[in-house]
Amino acid sequence: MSVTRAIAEANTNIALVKYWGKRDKQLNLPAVGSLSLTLEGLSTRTEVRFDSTLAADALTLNGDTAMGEPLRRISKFLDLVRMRAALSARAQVVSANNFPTAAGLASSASAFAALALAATRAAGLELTGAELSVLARRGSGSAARSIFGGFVHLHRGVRDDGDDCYAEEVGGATEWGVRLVVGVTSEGQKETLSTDGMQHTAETSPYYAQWIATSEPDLAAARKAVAARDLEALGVVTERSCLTMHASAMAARPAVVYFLGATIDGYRAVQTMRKGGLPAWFTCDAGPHVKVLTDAEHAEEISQKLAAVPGVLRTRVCVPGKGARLVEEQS
Ligand code: 2P0
Repeated sequence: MSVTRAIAEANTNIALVKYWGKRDKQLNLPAVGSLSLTLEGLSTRTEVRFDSTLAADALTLNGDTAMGEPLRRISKFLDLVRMRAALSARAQVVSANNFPTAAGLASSASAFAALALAATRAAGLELTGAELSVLARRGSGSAARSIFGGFVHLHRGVRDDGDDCYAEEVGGATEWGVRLVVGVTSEGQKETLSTDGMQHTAETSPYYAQWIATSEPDLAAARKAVAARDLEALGVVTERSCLTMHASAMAARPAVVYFLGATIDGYRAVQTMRKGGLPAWFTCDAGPHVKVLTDAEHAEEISQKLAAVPGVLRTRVCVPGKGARLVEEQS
């Protein structure tokens, strides 16, 4: 009998320049590059234990045994690791988020980043950051970004095999003191999963081609803003990338609409804050929650103002976070 195990942790991230649409479904290659901010303290901790006596992979998710689609997705991901390590043992995976799923932040990003690191180490592999990012991307596009901390650029890449589609840290988030304020607007699960929403947009939206066309120039503008530590320039591109992505989804047939009334009210509140001189820029993902890019100095004030918007249930100020890290390993 042989058992090897490892525990890893990864933070979630929020895209400032969004990823929406795939150029290859099989390899999970994004149609566009993206730029994100990794958030501290919103993390997934995952233990992977390869055990040659197990008959099948098993998954415990937030304390409960998981079957069906979540287990199938994890198992498929573990197959990639097994193939790479020439390993046949099945695995016990125990994974938990330290934030509630209803916190308004994605968990697949931190989940697959933590799984990529824990599973490869438990399998005896030592991958570089870029290699881990390529692997994590197979689980979830946004997970490729959570391998790294601070501002992260996930390159679209051009190769058919996807080996040039990895993320890299572009730096400066901590020194600069950017913040992200999250306003939760709903306790429920989102209606359309990102994977389905982006595929439907790609297949049916007459605005999808325009979304693709605007994305690389937006990325270049965001990279320039990050390098110059120009929050206003980054805020402007953050807001327009989000709204262009949602416009393409709303034009899908039938429409994919993630906004609630409170999302729009939050957007209006951000506009009003800006008119009042506050550095605040709106973004929103495949769900109804309002997210506001700002700086350390103004985050609390913005959080209070956002919390006062009808329909915003609670707010949280997030600081830039570190990349995925190994917590423990044993062979
Ligand atoms: C993003 N989102 O860039 C965009 C903006 C949601 C809206 O990445 O299909 O869950 O697993 O690769 O990573 C959500 O996409 O999608 C996402 P898959 P994923 O953050």
